[in-house]
Amino acid sequence: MMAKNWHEAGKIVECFKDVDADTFVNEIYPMRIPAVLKGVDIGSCTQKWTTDYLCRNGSSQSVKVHVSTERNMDFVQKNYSYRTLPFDELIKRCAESSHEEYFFDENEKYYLRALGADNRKDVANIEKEFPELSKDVRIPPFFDKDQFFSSVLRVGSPDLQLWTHYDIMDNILMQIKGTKRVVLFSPQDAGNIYLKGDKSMVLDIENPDFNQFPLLASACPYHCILHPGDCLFIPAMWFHNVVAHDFSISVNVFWKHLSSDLYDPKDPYGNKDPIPAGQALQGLRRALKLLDKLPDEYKDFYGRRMVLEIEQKTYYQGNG
Ligand SMILES: O=C(O)CCC(=O)C(=O)O
Repeated sequence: MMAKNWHEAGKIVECFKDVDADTFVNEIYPMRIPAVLKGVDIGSCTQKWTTDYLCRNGSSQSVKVHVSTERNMDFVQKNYSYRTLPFDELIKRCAESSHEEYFFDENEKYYLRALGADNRKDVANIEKEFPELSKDVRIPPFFDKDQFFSSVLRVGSPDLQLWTHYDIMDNILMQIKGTKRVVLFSPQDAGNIYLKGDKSMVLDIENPDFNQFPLLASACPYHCILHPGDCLFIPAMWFHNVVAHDFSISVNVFWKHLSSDLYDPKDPYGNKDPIPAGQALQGLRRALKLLDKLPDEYKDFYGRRMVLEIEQKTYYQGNG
């Protein structure tokens, strides 16, 4: 049978039940592929976080949210705006189907990706920004404390889709309220998903335009549906696209897979390239500028030689 949506023709993310720390660290983590973990204790949040409870126990401070009148948020064309809302007002608006009070229209959608106190410097930490709510969340003990990077509260309206992007930290996405569909691509599909920086320009993952994005047909989407209580392990560099089916709340925790000195210390989001990779990319841009001194015919030839050398020296023959 033909899949209704294109991504469903790919692979289903493997699911593991009642995973303890030993099994995660020794069996699942080393595979470096996404995994859905069911039955992990993530705290009382899955029971307690009703709309009323969240309004009473959330932050008294206002939060900066993305507001979008379209279901596919587009990071490249910026089809959304940032606005500030009291946390309880955000919760109410995400829980209602149309709004009496709104910024643009009564069907607009909201997305909170919690930030640190100073979003240019501080990483998000749910214990600091949402101290009451954080008591209800248990972060699975799947990494050492000194590897911890950030814990991010995410709140979103039904049907809102977050663009495909990668992060450079390992990540457990804990689904607390509502269901979410996640589509992932291996880092080895980087050449097939039309990247601009760390984000893909393909917005409609269900029905992509293959005339505009022909290489996408060679990519292998991995997909899963997360229900409350489920955790999704997203290894560093795996691209992910997320759509909330309902009013959705998640917390995700990022941690360091590499040694600390390889990460950019000025990276509050966990998406700046590791220092050697960033330097290598800068070197490549300098190298390409040098080729600009040559006529097109030579530039083309040396460009191809450079690609061959890169492939021979860097391509990894592992999971594909
Ligand atoms: O679940 C979401 O809303 C986005 C998740 C995400 O981008 C992440 O965990 O890095």
